[in-house]
Amino acid sequence: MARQTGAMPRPASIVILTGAGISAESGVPTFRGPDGLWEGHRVEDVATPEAFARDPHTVLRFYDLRRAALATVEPNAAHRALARLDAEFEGELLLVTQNVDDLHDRAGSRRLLHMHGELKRSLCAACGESRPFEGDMLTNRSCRGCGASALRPDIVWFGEMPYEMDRIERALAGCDLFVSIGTSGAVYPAAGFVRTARACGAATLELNLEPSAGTAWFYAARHGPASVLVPAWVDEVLGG
Ligand code: BV8
Repeated sequence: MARQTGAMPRPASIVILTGAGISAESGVPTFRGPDGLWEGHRVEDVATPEAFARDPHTVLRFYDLRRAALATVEPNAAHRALARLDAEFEGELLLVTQNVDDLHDRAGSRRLLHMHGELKRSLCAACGESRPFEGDMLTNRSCRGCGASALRPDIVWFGEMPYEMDRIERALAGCDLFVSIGTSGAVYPAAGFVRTARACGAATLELNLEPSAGTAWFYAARHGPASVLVPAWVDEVLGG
């Protein structure tokens, strides 16, 4: 497949998908590091409903530590560039993030959707309510809505349905540009979004440190750090 190399035509409707790679330069560990472990854990030991049922203490502590670590990191130039795009791009825009950190929110992105949930929200297994959450869930699992001691992290684990899939599918069907930033293309359904967009006639661009598992599905790909590639791409789109 011939790769597009030059600047792309000015889009009218953009869907952006981000993954852990966009937060890497802020100091947030990615999922698939060289040792394949994720902060010392196997993913299936901390990011599945079965793991939570089997060992809630380990899972709650894993998320408590990641939630606490948010206070030590800041949005980087890539998050800030996407927030500028959100503020200045007059077409349709949806930023779908797989990340559960709050760096896109803190950078100022508004047209934003956390498809895998958020570290700073809790979900009550009793009443089903999702609420903002701060602090440690290990020592505070009481739901402020129904009072039951039944809180879990509001995180989409493996085997659970990602949030707002209908809204995402509609946006993919209607966009003329799909951009994937900082994701390995290892997890579905997010990894399949490029194919959906492409089948609907959108141009597709990958901005990643290295070719992802799905790189062959992209018309264009630029490889390097997000803090360099994303501001340059946003300048292109806004500068026309
Ligand atoms: C579902 C929350 C059913 C947890 C996460 C076989 C085939 C297809 C699918 C499946 C299958 N077997 C099982 C499945 C389903 C499964 C899946 O895909 N498994 C994989 C492992 C095969 N998926 C699910 O279970 C999903 N749910 O399928 O439900 C369903 C679905 C639809 C309709 C009905 C029913 C739920 C998946 C969500 C799981 N939760 N996160 C938490 O965060 O604690 S997934 C987690 O990993 C992340 O959220 C993210 O989504 C995912 C992938 O991680 P990445 O973000 O890509 O990070 P990674 O480290 O992998 O890569 C980082 C990239 O950045 C690298 O490419 C690197 O080069 C690059 N990078 C690094 N530094 C930089 C950089 N790029 C730029 N600049 C840098 N500086």
